[in-house]
Parts: sequence; C-alpha cells; structure tokens
Amino acid sequence: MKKLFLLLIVLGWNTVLAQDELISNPDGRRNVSLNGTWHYIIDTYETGFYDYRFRERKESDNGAYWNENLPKSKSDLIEHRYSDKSSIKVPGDWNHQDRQFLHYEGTVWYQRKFDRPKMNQDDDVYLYFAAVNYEAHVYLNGKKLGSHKGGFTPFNFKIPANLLKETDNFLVVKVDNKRHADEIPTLNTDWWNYGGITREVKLVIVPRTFISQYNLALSQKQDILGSIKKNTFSVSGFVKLSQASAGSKIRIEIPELKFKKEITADSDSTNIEFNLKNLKLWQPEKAKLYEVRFTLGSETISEKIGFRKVEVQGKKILVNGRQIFLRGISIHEEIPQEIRRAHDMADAKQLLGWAKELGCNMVRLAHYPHNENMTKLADEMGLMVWSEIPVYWTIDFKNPEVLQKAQKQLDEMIARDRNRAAVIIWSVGNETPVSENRTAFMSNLVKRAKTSDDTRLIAAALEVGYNKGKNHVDDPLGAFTDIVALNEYLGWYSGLPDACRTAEWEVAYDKPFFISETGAGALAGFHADKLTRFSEEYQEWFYEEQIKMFEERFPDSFSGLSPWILADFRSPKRNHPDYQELWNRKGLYGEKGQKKKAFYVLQAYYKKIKDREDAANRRKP
Ligand code: GCB
Repeated sequence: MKKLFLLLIVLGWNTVLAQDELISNPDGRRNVSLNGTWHYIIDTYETGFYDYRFRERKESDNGAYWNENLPKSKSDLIEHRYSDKSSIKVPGDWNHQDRQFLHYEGTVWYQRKFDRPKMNQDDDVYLYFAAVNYEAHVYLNGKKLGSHKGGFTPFNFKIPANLLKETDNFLVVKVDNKRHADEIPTLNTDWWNYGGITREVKLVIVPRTFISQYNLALSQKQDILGSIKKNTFSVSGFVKLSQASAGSKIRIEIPELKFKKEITADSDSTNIEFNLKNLKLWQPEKAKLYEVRFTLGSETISEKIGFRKVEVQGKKILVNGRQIFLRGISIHEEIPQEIRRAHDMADAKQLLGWAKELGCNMVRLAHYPHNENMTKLADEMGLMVWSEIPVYWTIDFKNPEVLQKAQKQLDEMIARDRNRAAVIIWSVGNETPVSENRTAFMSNLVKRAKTSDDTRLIAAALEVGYNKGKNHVDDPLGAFTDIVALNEYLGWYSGLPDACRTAEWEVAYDKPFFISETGAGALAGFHADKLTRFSEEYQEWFYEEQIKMFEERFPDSFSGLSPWILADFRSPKRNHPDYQELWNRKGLYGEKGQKKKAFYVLQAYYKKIKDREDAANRRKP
C-alpha cells in the first residue's frame, strides 16, 4: 500500500486516474445523460488554471475555476462565477453558438450540476465523454478526476464513491482547443478547429466488477465461402473485465438465433470462440444486425452486431468472399447549412442519406473518428466505412511522445468501434510526407492496428510521386498497408482536367488500388464555361475526365474511390473573397445542401458500376 502511495505521488494522482480504461457501448448500459445547458467562462489567459506567477493553481485555490467559490460575506473578493448569463449547449461546438466564439482557439470552462443517479450499494459511476476538442481537464466537487487529449475519441473517469454527493455535484471541464506542433492533429489542417464538448456526456452506472470491453466478429481464419456453404460460421472475440475476477460466469446470448453460451473468465481478459448456424451475414447495402447480450452478475449489456468477413486477395477486396468495388465519398463531420460540427443521429441521417443518394456503398470518414451515430447508422444502412485518426500532413514524426499520442487515438478509435461491421478500414493517417522517420512512425501504427484487430484492412491516404512524366504510386508506406490508397488532384492543383487523358500511372504494389481523394472546387450556383475555375462546369468537367481516366487508363487493381468531398466545409485556409469566404468548395453539395452539376456525373458513374455488378452477379450460379 505504501509503495502504491509512493507511486501515486511520483506519477501524480491525476495521471493514474487518467488511465481509466474505456467503457465500450455506454448506451447499452444504465446511463444518465448530462447533455443540455451548461455554463461557460471564456478564459483566454487561463486565469482559472494558473496563478499570477503562471503556476498551476492548488486544488483548494479560491481563484481556481473548478471551485464553486461562493462568497461567505459581502466583503469577499471573488472574480469569477458561473452564471445563466453565459450558457452553452452540450453537445455542440462552441463556434456556432455565439458570434464571439467563431474564430476562438483557447480555453473555455464548462460547468453544470447533477444529482447522484439511482444506483445500488455496490455500483460505481463513471463519467463518460464521447469527445472533447482538444484537451480536457475534468473536476468534480473541486477534485480533479483526470485529463484527456485528442478531440475525436471517447474517454471516461471513475468517480470515487466518497466524492459523489446526493445532490448538486459541481462538475467543471476545462476545454482547450489550441493547436500545438507536438499534438495530433498539429498546427496545420484544412478544416475548422471547432472547439468544445462536441459530443455527448453521460454518467454510466456499472457493478463494481463489470465487462469493460468485448468484441465479436467472424474469425478471420475461416474460408468464408466454405462457411457459407455449410451455413456454419466460426465466431471469435474476447470479453474484458474491469478487474480480474477468476471464475466469473459470463453469459452471451443472441436471441434471434436462439444462441446461448456461458464462459468462465479466467483473468481480466478471456477469449471467446464458438460456431453459429443459420447466420445471415452483414452485407454491403443489405445490412443484417443481431442483438447480442452479454451478462455478468446484475449487468446485461446489449448491442446490435453484424457479422462479415473482409479480406484482400491479390489485387482484390473481398467482402464475404465476393469481390467488391468501393463506391465511396469522403465526408467531414460538419453540417454545412448550420456551420457546425455534426453530432446527433439526425445529423448522421443527413450526411449518410446524402451519400446514399449519390449511390455510395462506402464512406470515408475524414480525417478523424466521427461521432458514434455515424458508424452505428452506417451499420444499419449497410454502408462500409473507412475510419481515420488525424495523423494529418506534417506532424512531428521524430518525437516518440507524438507517436504515443497517435497510438492512443488509434487504440481509442478501435476500442469504440470494433464491433461495427460497417467499419472495414482503419486508416492511420493522411498525406504524410515521405521520410525515414515518418515511415517508421506510420508503419508502427499500421502494425499496431493489425495486432489489435485482424478483422479489418489497414490503410493510409498516400500522395502521388511524379517522375519522368509519370504518376508513380510507390510511397514506401504502401509496403505495410493492406490496400494502396492515393489522393490525387490531377486537373485541379496541377494542369487542367484534360491532363487526365494523357496521364500515365504506375502502381508499385500488387495490392488493391484505391483513390481516397480527388476533387475540384465549385461555388454552387456559379455558372460559366468549363475553363472557368470555381464554376460548376469546371468541377463537372473535372469529374468527367477523372472518370474516363479510371475506366480507360487505371490498373486492374483499381478497387474504388472516395472523392473529395460530399459537401462544402469550413476551412481557415480558403480565403478567396468571391468563391471561398472560408469554405473549401470541393463539395458535391453546396453549403446550403444544393447539389452541384458534378454530383450527377459521379452519381451516373456509380449507377453504371452497380448495374454492371448486379448483372454479373445475376449471371453467377
Ligand atoms: C487533400 C487533403 C484534404 C484537403 C484537400 C483539398 O489532399 O487530404 O484534407 O481538404 O486535399 O481540398 O485540398
């Protein structure tokens, strides 16, 4: 005990508490939402965190903004207070909620009160954040629960039982979205740095020993066509407990299949392996999900899970043993008509509904993990998903601490969504410049993703190498990834769209080849001849030429595309006063949701591919 105490001192109490393992599927457990109206204080100078010597304030400091600090007499000097005058909605970025926040990057303190949720004597309560951009310090009743970095992944802290009061628990979160050279993403991105508690907050009530994580998927090793023939599938996964509890019985049920199984946990993590009969597989555009229940003691967790196998065979991507072409589109997590981050199910319905209208069977959720509604809805709609961590452009590849930060975001992304059949690709980054350090950094992430999850493909969006008049796809990172994904803007950043007619392509890898980005800017409603930049006609022409190039000049390993991008999105880098006004205009939908001409070109291409595939499938026995 003494040793543990010393360790706590050395590491700092906060560091230890910050290690709380992520609880998967909080919605499938007892939970109480803390969404709603919170108070805020904008704190540009971080006065609530540092004293006048710029030292971190002591816990009990009256000037610390985590303390409620009510005046005891009228003579007390008090210089901060949370007030109804400054209210803000959670979840939601702060930028769109008040004009003063539009370009704000820095610290904002959030505060609200809550009562103890209904719970049994042996229960514990966790405070769960679906995402806070970027750095969060969380305090309850004047005590620090922990901190977290990374703007797009969830985290949670256990609330010590003696800290939770019956009523009026005073919860404060310091949120800071300042960009830094040694963070992920780093200083430079082509998207808006929306700040705030951008996703849901909830209390999750669990028994003292509980299932923290679990996974079920089709075993990767089975020959899927053989399994389909025999109608017997091998399923594997694991169940992880919050603490070792040898001998605990865990029940797994899939009611629709009348399947029940009890396993005995031998340590904190136990492997599962069993066969399922009469299983309908999750198919792209024909989703099938099963309610799966996990029971340990008094807690039953329920989640809808689909089963499918995705693999690469030579130059092909196969889903459930059948070759598939990915008709994709890239998406930012933004609702353009309201200039804000997307966060709820209605938002997900809009974005994925738009993708569906375009004829997609796949979406690339760029450039960071999107909120959980997106992957849940994709699961239901049968839309395949590429999910990515924001290792974007030139981050600090030499710095081992930066690698750790990237690893953490990767782990959190996988932990949250590993039961989503829709997610077929984990991407470890976008357009990272070739160098020895970056390839070591990125291949480390590829290997890590593969080790923790063998049921998906691992990718990274690469850049074109130009050499002797040819376009080369030969980035050394391609040797590590399962598919070779490339961003190319031929006809926008170089040349005119008809440059596609003579472009030569050489792909150095015998792997599926995927265009993860291509696109051109157009202001919706601006019409001119096709040579005029930013006109809908230019963008339309760009898509026509690109598609001709794909069809006529691309290697036979061409396996799909996710052009840039579904809808116009905000970017501080786009400053043209007539066409951009802080919008990246490469959307197929404009900022008001209007379809541009290029939308119909891509839609027609996707329809043609689908019709071709449907006809070929009809011919198969
Ligand atoms: C890219 C980036 C993407 C940008 C896009 C553009 O290659 O991956 O984040 O927004 O180009 O519009 O230039």
